[in-house]
Amino acid sequence: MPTVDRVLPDETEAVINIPDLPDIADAVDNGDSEPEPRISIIVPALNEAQNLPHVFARLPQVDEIVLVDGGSTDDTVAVARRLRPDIRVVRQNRKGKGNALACGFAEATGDIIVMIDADGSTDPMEIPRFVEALRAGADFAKGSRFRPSGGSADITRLRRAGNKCLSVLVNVMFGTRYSDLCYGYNAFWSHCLDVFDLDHTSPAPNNTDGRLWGDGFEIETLLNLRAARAELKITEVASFEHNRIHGVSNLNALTDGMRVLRTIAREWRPRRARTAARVAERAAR
Ligand SMILES: Nc1nc2c(ncn2[C@@H]2O[C@H](COP(=O)(O)OP(=O)(O)OP(=O)(O)O)[C@@H](O)[C@H]2O)c(=O)[nH]1
Ligand SMILES: [Mg+2]
Repeated sequence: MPTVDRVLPDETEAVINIPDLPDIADAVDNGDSEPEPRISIIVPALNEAQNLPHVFARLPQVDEIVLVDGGSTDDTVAVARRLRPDIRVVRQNRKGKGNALACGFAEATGDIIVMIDADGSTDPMEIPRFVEALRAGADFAKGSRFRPSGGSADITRLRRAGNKCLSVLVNVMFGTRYSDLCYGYNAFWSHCLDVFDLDHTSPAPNNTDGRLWGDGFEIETLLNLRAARAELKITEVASFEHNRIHGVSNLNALTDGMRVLRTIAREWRPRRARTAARVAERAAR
């Protein structure tokens, strides 16, 4: 097992001192009168010790960082604590990125919650854009690689095609105008947690892969669909996705794509039931 010192690159000290990182309050122009919202960053991480120094070096000043560890076998937690002594480390109770986010959201104390990846794909320097969208009136600021000035160095042709098809499907079924359904960079006001209604307490089922529904990479779709169903004000924010810096992806385009598809089907049912109830109510009048 490598020690913390060995896995940290040379820029570590600069990261710990954080001398001149942009302050979100400076980066976001919102007038003088509004109180500053407290910002929590949620970082799901599974064996990302080598990537965390790069990610944290680009974090603007925020009020709280919550790292959700998925049982990493490298020095992820030690590196995170070394880089940011103020970090809150949470251990997820089941498996999967979705469960990690649910556990992190439950611990967050900020008014605004931002979810970023720990592998260097999502650039923390973009956080002020998301905060700006929220402070301009959105409930949910949804990252998109396919808005003008967005992009990706990471997405494969298969994933791009799958994401496109799934986005079109959702737009037709849910009346949304999403340009990027399956992207993990989003931010929202904490009141949205009621709408998302994620389960962060149930124990892991022992007859499957240890995941409940929503615990995997389908989490982003789930959030997008529940936000749409609740008619939250949603703004897409252009974002550039970088290559993972070190390590390998945990995502499987086919099996995780199927989970996304099943998520769409499952989330469609309550919508149908609600519409039917409304029709019945009208008929009874
Ligand atoms: N805590 C926790 N974090 C996870 C888990 N699975 C993935 N993550 C983290 O979630 C983020 C995104 O996971 P990735 O494996 O990079 O998936 P991806 O970004 O869709 O795939 P690539 O684009 O190929 O990197 C990373 O920060 C991972 O460390 C998990 O089961 N638990
Ligand atoms: Mg990634």
